[in-house]
Amino acid sequence: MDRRKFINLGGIGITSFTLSGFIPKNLVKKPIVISTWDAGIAANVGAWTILGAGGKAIDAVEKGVMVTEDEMNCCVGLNGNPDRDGHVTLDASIMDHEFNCGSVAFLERIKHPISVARRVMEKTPHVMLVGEGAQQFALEQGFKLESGELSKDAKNSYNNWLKKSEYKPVINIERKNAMSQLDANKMAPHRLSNGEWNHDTIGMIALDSFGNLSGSCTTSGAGFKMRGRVGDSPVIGAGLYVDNEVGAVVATGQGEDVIRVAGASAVVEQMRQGKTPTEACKIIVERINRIKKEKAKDIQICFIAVNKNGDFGSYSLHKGFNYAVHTKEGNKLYEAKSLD
Ligand code: SD4
Repeated sequence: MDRRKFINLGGIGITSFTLSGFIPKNLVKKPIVISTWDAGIAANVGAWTILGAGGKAIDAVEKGVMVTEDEMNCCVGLNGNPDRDGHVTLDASIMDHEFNCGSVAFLERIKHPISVARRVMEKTPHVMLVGEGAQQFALEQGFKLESGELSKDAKNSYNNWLKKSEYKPVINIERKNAMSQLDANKMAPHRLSNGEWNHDTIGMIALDSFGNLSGSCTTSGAGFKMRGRVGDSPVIGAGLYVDNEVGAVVATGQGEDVIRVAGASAVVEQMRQGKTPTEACKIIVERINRIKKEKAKDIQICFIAVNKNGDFGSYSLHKGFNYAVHTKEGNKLYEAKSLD
């Protein structure tokens, strides 16, 4: 911004500037919430009940993904695909604008892992609780122990999977089907016609009207994973990262490869160096592509990012990743740019 423009803006009462990009605070595009996949449309509506009323990003990102965890027809929470032993195990994380964060992993029979993650953040001196300990903590906090029965659809998928019991976990198959299913089902395409899940994770990042960022991520993880497997979603810095001076990032896709590069944190660092959200996501997707070499064709990696100014962007390894953005102008689905 040149000096004359600065003075003009000063003349109309704009005096405070953010550190990154020198955007006048009242020109920052906020509030805004962004979430992964088409399921993000409904989740954003949940988040917007808080953001649109001037509420906090941390409350919005919890409430938003709870919508998806609740959905019978979705794969993120207890209705998701089980591990190889037939148990649904859940991972979730949440982070606010002051580096407070909490996560749970390998959590069973609790409906809202995102809320347990938030309790870990707020009620314990720790960042992460796993397995039995996480479940015990949830029960102490008043969460209800659910039955542990697989949903009818998940049982069918599991029985199909058992026929071959292939070692390779199914991360997601949105590359082939997401958009056609989306068109066909008008926004509720979580389970594909062959009975498989379309995807199993929702990540959400938000900037509230106070100018504060937060993020959340919740998942049933890779379908038919080894028992005890934990992905990137509950790993702060990998699946989710928020630095209130810079931006917020969440990942979806092959968790192991997101962890390898500390994905979300790496994207935030690129934004800190001045990259736009899309450029920053692209650089880390390219890094993973280089690391994986020819194996990159077998996995999907996707990042969404928002910076302090409310600019957002995304990038994925392969085509087919979409994400939902809710601003004052409405709630829209975008196709991410990709390497292919
Ligand atoms: C995981 N990142 O557990 C998750 C899976 C995912 O869409 O995002 N699927 O590795």
